[in-house]
Amino acid sequence: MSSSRRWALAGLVAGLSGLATSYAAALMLTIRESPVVAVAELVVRVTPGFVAERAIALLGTADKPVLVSTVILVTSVVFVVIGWLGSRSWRWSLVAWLALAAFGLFAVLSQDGARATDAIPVVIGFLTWVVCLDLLGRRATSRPGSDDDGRRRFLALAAGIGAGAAAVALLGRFIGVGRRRVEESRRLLRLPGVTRREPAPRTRIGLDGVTPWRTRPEDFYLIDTTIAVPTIDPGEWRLRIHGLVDRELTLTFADLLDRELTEAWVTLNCVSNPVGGPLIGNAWWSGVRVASLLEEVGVQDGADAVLQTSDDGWTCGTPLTALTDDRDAMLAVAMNGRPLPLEHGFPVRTIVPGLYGYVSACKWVVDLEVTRFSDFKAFWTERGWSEQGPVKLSSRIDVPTSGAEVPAGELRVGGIAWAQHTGVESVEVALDGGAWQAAEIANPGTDDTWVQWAATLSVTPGDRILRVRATDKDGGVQSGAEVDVVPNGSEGWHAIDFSVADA
Ligand SMILES: Nc1nc2c(c(=O)[nH]1)N[C@H]1C(S)=C(S)[C@@H](COP(=O)(O)O)O[C@H]1N2
Ligand SMILES: [Mo]
Repeated sequence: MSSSRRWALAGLVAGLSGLATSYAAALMLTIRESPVVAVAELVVRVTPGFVAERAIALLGTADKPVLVSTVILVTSVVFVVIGWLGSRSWRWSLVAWLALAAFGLFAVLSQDGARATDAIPVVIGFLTWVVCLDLLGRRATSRPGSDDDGRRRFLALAAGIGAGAAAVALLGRFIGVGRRRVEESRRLLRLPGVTRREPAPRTRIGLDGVTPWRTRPEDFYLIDTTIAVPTIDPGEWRLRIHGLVDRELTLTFADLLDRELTEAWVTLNCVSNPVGGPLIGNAWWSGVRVASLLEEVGVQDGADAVLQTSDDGWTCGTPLTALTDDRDAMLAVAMNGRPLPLEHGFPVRTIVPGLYGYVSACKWVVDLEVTRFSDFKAFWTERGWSEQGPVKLSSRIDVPTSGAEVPAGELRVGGIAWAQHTGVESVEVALDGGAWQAAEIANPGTDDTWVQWAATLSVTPGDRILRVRATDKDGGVQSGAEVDVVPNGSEGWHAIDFSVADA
């Protein structure tokens, strides 16, 4: 087998392996379609209408499978060519792989409603190409004398890589099918008593550019350690409550829904959010109070914590007091009046007003153990984060944006401030390190959410810095001393640089 033939085969094996891993990644990570399908759809989009109609008339409902197969066939030819190119110039072949990946990326990102994360499968596919080509390429160049042996080893490696890639694709398919099945149960799920609530007009400060008080579902931040989102059918979900309790309890999803429902607006935020950062969101949550469940099982003396465990093995430790006092700590089944999105913990996750997510907001929760902080270390505590994670008083400027250029004169500025479960009393802004001046704040009607604020300033031409600080209802004033997110949340004033143009 000649060296250039081996390179061509290496190109084909590497190329198809990349398609397989990107397909698996697409199925596992997102519900959007894989790069191959995205390319197929791009072809459809750029095909003139009459050609597409002809094709559909000719092929009927088989048009999509035929198109996808054609795309795979054509790319396979391209893989062979680029592989062969590798025997001449490794550098030019790399450029060709890059160009192909860029094309895939374009196809994926030009889809309607594409997200930045849709690029991940393409990147994984590209990395697979490079790694496989490197492995195969080393053995593709035949040395005189040892050719028979070399050929056997090359073919074995190519077959091994091909089989491995096929296995990855099958695994992705397996997980993807599970996901589709659970998405289906989610769509069909009815949650009696769960309501949808629109934000009251008083929650709005009325300044364009300020973060919407209710976070749009697609804008709600996502933080977790899972590779593939757990897919739990509500019919199979169980929650075990045990540990220092009088009567251990195991609940089914129906058992949970049989209990009294609580609903509340709660703002959730991440301890890793830097000053001015985006890892915060507000939603209308519906669920069952943890306090009532803990009362049912009877908490024993000496307990001070609940160790929560997710279906994916992630754990967090929540202070017992936050789960038993009068706040709306709940096992949530709905977000904004709909069953939880899979990524946000379907079918059940915990929400505790006033605590950072890493110590409270367990997604895909399946186990609550009443225990003592001295007896365990939760996932993030083991990695250097604090055992306790109460939310810190904080505020953010949304308007103007950093680097904005505004006209001189009256300027409306605004943003959000939060101190969940304590409440925000007031917000102040300061221009260029000058005196603090009071901002107006909207009225969310609860202390468990953020508040919108706005102020009117008079600005003169030049470069300006705007700072914000909040005061909570306990009289605590936000400190300007900068503190890193590790180990229990950032501190400091958010500042925005902007410039004022001559009138
Ligand atoms: N199972 C599980 N639950 C989890 C996490 C996780 O990694 N795994 N991360 C926590 C963290 S750090 C935060 S900030 C919130 C984020 O919730 P969201 O992704 O719904 O916004 O979930 C919490 N619950
Ligand atoms: Mo977090």
